[in-house]
Amino acid sequence: MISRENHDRMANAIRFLSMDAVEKANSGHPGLPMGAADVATVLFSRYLKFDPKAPLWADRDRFVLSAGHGSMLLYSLLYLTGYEDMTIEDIKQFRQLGSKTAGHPEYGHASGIETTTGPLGQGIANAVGMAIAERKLEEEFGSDLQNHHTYVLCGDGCLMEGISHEAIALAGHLKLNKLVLFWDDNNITIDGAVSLSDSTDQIARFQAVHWNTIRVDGHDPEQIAAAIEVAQKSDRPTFIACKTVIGFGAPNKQGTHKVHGSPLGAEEIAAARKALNWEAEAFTIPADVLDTWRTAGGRSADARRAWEGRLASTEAGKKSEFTRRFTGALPGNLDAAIDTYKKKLADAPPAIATRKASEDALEVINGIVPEMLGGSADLTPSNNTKTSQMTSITPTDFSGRYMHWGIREHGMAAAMNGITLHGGLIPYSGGFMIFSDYCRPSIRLAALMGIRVIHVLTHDSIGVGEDGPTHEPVEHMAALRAIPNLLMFRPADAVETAECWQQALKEQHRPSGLALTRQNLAPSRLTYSAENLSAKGAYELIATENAKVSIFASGSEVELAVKAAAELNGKGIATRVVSVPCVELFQEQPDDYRKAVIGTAPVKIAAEAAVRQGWDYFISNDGDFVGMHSFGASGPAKDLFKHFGITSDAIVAAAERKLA
Ligand SMILES: Cc1ncc(C[n+]2csc(CCOP(=O)(O)OP(=O)(O)O)c2C)c(N)n1
Repeated sequence: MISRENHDRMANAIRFLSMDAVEKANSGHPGLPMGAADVATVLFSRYLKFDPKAPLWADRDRFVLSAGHGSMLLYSLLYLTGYEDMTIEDIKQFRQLGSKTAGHPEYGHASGIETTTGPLGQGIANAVGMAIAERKLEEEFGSDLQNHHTYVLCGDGCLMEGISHEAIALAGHLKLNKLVLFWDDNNITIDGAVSLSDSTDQIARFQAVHWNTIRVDGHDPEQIAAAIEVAQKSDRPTFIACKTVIGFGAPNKQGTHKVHGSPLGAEEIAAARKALNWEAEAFTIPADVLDTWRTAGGRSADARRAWEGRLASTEAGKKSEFTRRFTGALPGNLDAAIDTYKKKLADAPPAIATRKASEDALEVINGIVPEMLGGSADLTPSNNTKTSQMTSITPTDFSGRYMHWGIREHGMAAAMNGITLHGGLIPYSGGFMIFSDYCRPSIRLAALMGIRVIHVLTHDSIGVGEDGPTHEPVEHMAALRAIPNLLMFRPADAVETAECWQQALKEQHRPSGLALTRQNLAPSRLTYSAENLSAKGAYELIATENAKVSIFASGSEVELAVKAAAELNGKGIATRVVSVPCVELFQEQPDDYRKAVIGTAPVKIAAEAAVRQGWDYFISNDGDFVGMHSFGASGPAKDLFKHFGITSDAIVAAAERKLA
């Protein structure tokens, strides 16, 4: 039992580390760590199941600091509880180049940072994904191996962001009862009082989406503890509104927006020292306080050892499967199955849409990779994401592998990040490519964190047809290609689609998107190749000696390139075709391969039913581009391709014009 006096000193340790680090860096956010210190102290010293000596323990409770600007709260907790890779030196290096203690918590910088937060609201949705993963794995492996809570701390900003609503509505619907959200209810944002821009009754809001709600004084440890105990027994997710004072302890600035995001200044810190009766120097934690914290950090070591014992005595097959899942390694027989499937495709190349080809590839993959967790943002019949192995997850039955995310692209993408971060599952989504804009912030974070999530983005061009320009991606390939560490695949037929899926799965440390057509395509890969050619990003599909013309194309335009090349070759104009399923992977190939694929033909043409941006890499600025220069239009797809001049005739004409 921690006495009130000890609790206060433990919380003050967080407050002073945060004040001191922000002061030294001369930038950062002291207000949240100081205000939320009591909530965090109760959680970390009495309830959170974690072990700093085994940060990756698969059954640890997850803690997400959704209000990432309060990063010093997390860094303080990691140091105080005894994570070996968070030292006082690291705290002193807050916000310095190359330090672990970046401005906002960054996944991978130090253990105990479960996700990258900063873009407000994302953390709440990540946590929903973690809670989904926990529930799913508990269903699959039993509560001996998976049975933990997911705790999140958010501020007013997180709750104002729209993504929070997508996430909490889904969590309430799914009855994710091991999810607990603390709200640092301090009435303050950057501009001033919350009342400047919001008057939501948050309790009523959470009740409306079927959460258990509790209100506490966020500076009263016993009220906080009692609320957590109620939450732990709840049959629904729990929202704990913690009334706090931002910057608690800074006598002249607390409770105002002045403490949100600026150093307090030496004078105010001195005043806080007096007010909180804290005599230790900057970055110094009194030995007794550090001891109490370290003891708290060791609290779950026995539970962790007991869990390891249960894992050790688990039946061998189940144990190795559980362990494999958490390393992220794929089942060993996947490559052979894809190879067999590619042979079958070469025997009878199908003329199908790549969204259908994706379903066919997934049918093979999902039969072999049990950790695949599919889903769609209410477009299942259009995205072709639900294969025969997939039954729907429901609030009362998590034995399925398919998530109906509802019309919530942003929440879906952020929750998928949480699922991957949790470990044990590989999430893939379904959505219309046009609405990748709605999940872009979360896709960007997946790329920044370097995690494997896979987005199935169907209806990838004016090939959408009648639904018109609101539904036709034009700039999206370029915009997604602009995100570092994201692989964007745009396969041309069933073989490439299978290869792209195979490669996306192999990429354990980056996310992928697959841009897929609505419309049927003629197959372009007619002969079997054991090698995954798509994994090279681009390759010569039709070779010709002494080519005068090189045509580069992706996805649905490869068919046009092949037709144009046949016509040009028929006219005696030597033409080759390069298929480009993934620009990013091509750019990673060795120089000589890239040179050979780009080739030396004097005329270079690129074809993609999208904007030109990025294609100059292949065709230079004097090459010709057959693609989109405006938004699309509504009409039958065939008419649209003609109307916008994306045809094999247009490619032929461009080549002849260049050669004339
Ligand atoms: C999506 C997003 N928009 C804007 C910001 C910039 N920002 C950081 S903190 C903040 C105010 C947040 O207020 P609150 O959550 O109440 O935090 P507190 O003032 O209590 O620290 C804003 C607008 C951000 N980090 N993310």
